[in-house]
Amino acid sequence: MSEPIPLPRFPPDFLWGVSTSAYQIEGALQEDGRGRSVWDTFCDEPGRIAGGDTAETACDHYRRYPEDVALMAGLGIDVYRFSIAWPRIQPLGRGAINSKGLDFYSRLVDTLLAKGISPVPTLFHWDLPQALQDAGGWFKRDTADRFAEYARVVAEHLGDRVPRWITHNETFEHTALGHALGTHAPGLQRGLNIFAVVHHLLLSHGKAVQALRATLPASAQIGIAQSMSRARPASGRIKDRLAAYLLEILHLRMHTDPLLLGRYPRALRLLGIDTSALIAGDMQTIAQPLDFLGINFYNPQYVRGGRGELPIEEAEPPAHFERTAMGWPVDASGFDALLLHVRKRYGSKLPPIVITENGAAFPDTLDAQGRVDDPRRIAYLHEHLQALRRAMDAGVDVRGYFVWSLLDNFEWAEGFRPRFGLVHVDYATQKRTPKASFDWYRRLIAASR
Ligand code: IFM
Repeated sequence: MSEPIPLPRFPPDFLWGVSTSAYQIEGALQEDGRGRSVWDTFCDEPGRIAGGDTAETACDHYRRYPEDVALMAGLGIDVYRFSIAWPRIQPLGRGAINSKGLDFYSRLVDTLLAKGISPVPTLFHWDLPQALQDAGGWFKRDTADRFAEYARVVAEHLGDRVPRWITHNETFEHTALGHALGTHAPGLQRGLNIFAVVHHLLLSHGKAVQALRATLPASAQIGIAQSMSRARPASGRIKDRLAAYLLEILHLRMHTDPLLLGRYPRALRLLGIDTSALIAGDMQTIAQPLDFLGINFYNPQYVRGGRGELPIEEAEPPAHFERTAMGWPVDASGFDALLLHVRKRYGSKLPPIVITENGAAFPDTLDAQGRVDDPRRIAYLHEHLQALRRAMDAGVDVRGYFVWSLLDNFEWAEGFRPRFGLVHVDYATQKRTPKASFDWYRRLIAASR
């Protein structure tokens, strides 16, 4: 038998964690005064979610969080990234505060701290209060002010115990899937007419950073989690290369240049995008100094030239790549390439990086002994950590890594079919079974100390 490839080694102060989000695991949608979110509305619409699944119960984490925190403690993680459901805190997205919602997150934070795990809340992971959507949602500038108000409320209640904060999760996916293509809530299909959404999300980030800094102790670390991936053209043909370039503009540059460089890419104008939502002073608000940049990475994206308003189409990855249950190619070379690209593009403006999501879905099942052997996930994580190590050896400053995800969970429009967890969840019984990858990650963390 050949020797297993050694696990990559990381600095002793490197932060190890797992990520989740509220809507994907909590359930208890009607509990303790929670208001409705755009995802509740979306899930109610027939045909939106594969298999007609809903997140009504999901992983029942709202009730079972002590068990889930105990699992995290067994894993030996330093940090836990979760999201706070805005509709639990302000059921209508403005004004009245629901103390029972705050109490839940306060209990969660205390339970984590008691186990030596540092909480890293994300303030927005796509579950906008429906009342704000009814008032225009992220198309409206007012939503950015409402977000800053909500950030302040949460900081006032948890700020004494929470050292690291994340404003948004993946402004690109929320815009592209939720507002341009309509495959996620709120289900809008506005094509390229989404500048106002991007701009108000980024503006709300800047305003929330200001509100957090005004409320939290000076030691608080604040960042944002952006999805990133370099687009690869399906072929060397000009139209495919143009598609890859356009995606780079509309994804990485449009969503991260404003944060770090204080400007939108000039190419937006060439694409005829209406940027009139941008008013004087906004870029300064958006480009607040950050303590870290969160990067969510899964796979390189393959694109080819297309027809229509935006000549970009998703292309099949080369056949030799293994695919995950999401159909995504497994190709870790895209990870270090991305990190090197980000460092080159943002140079001295780049704060330390934290990998806020990385992981893979596979069709995991329990065997006759009740175990879940998931060698493909282990191989995926192993290869990506090796790529991360290569990038760090080349000088990219990365301070931590979170696996997506702790638990199998509600994968948005895909429902419960894709299983991303280190822990298998039987949705009928809510039984948690740590997979082989859980033990692999536990050993990796222990060996890094
Ligand atoms: O499940 C999602 C998460 O909500 C955001 N980032 C990507 C994950 C996998 O698709």
